[in-house]
Amino acid sequence: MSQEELFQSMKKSIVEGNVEEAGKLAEKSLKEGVDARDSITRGFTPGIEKVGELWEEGEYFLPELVVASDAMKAALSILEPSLKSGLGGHTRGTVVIGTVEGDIHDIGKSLVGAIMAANGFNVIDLGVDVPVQRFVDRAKESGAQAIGLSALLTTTMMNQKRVIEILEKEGIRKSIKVLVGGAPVSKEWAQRIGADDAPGDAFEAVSSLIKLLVEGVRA
Ligand code: B1M
Repeated sequence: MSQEELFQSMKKSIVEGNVEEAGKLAEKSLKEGVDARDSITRGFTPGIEKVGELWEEGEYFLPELVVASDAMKAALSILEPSLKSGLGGHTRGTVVIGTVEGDIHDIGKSLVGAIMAANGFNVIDLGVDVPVQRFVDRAKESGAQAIGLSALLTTTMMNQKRVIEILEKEGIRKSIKVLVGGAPVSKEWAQRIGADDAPGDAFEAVSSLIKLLVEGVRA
């Protein structure tokens, strides 16, 4: 099987919600030395994107979305350990991450958290449907330098703004960088609500954090 065929099979396994096949393909890719990033970005992610399209077209319903998510998670859990950058325990900073209140989508957020951790950041993952105040409280308690807010619904994006408002109200906005992300989130939205950046994917989120925290440059 060529690499392109492997990526196509990965996509198919997600579209079909085939948990076992997705896991097997993830393992196969590692055995064959395929870069885990490529498997994620060129194989599995196009699969879940296709699922989103089929849902929009009314071809898929919630059960299909759920099994596709399970297949995606199965593949990611196998690939994540091999994304490690090997910084030998050195930490580049602490980031509190989560999906905002009202929103239970966790695949993108977990991927972002895993890739940040793999790149040397200490990641505190608060999970999904996280109350806005909780982000701020955890960041203060842990001395985090950044907060990462994921939102997949247009209705929950507003909660990204609310977290920033609390940081401002508590007078700590300048000392904590804020990244916002999720399918409906754009750079324009980030600018409008005063976030530091809106990286398009998990890998861009890492380069953005490095710029903001390690190099001290506003993205
Ligand atoms: Co829902 N859902 N969903 N869903 N779901 C979307 C988001 C939707 C776009 C589908 C559609 O209509 N095409 C739509 C939102 C429409 C809108 O608001 N405009 C939608 C809807 C409507 C809903 C429900 C309301 C459906 C219902 O119940 N009627 C409901 C809401 C529940 C809730 O949250 N309160 C719902 C439920 C679900 C499931 C539970 C079934 C399931 C989630 C399972 C889970 O996460 N455990 C689900 C799924 C799977 C999707 C789609 C198909 C896929 C989302 C996903 O995992 N993508 C999605 C369609 C789509 O997005 N095209 C859809 C893969 C993931 C890797 O991408 O999360 O975008 P993503 O993350 C990317 C980037 O965005 C970025 O990096 C990642 C890539 O590396 N990123 C960040 C994400 N967070 C970041 C944070 C950062 C930086 C980058 O810094 C902090």
